Amino acid sequence: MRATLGLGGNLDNPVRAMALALRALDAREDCQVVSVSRLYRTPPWGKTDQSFFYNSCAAVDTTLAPEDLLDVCLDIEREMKRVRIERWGPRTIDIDILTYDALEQAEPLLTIPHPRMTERGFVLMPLADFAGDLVIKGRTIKDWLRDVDIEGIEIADDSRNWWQSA
Ligand code: A4P
Ligand code: MG
Repeated sequence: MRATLGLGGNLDNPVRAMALALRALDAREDCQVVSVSRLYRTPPWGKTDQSFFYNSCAAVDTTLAPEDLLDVCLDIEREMKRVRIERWGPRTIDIDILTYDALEQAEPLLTIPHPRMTERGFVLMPLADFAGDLVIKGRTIKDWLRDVDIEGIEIADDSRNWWQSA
């Protein structure tokens, strides 16, 4: 099964946190990272009185069921935060499951596709790097991207392997 993930953070060293998260996923027997977007620096969305975010997206081939993939992602988030708290103070990383094959489900614990992904430039722009033709709710990612505000979003790293060394 192929899942797509959205990663982001705005505390301390979110780039390294995202890189470590992707490497942790890729190191698992049951997950293989098959595509990673470029790295983006994005203005805060929603609650705007906070610092810029870094965002990226990835595609993962996995034998895990959706709920198990979410558990793995939440464990990685917790581990990042725990390591950070113990060693250098708070850190934040969020990993959202954007899609899982063609699955559509609206469970509170796991809603797929991610309910807000089609409104968010910081999700659609990185996702379009490798999945522009993926169809969500009847439209491609490229089409959704044309309708959202992408003002202030910048490419922070143009390479596709930033996550292997950060
Ligand atoms: N959950 C349900 N569906 C999913 C899914 N598809 N993927 C449940 C992941 N989790 C899902 O997650 C809380 C619970 O949601 C999970 O335990 C899971 O059971 P969360 O990520 O802590 O949710 P949240 O933060 O309360 O909600 P929300 O609105 O999803 O926050 P986001 O999406 O994480 O947004 N601006 C920029 N530029 N870049 C950002 O990355 N991120 C946020 C936070 C706000 N502004 C931002 C960014
Ligand atoms: Mg979230």
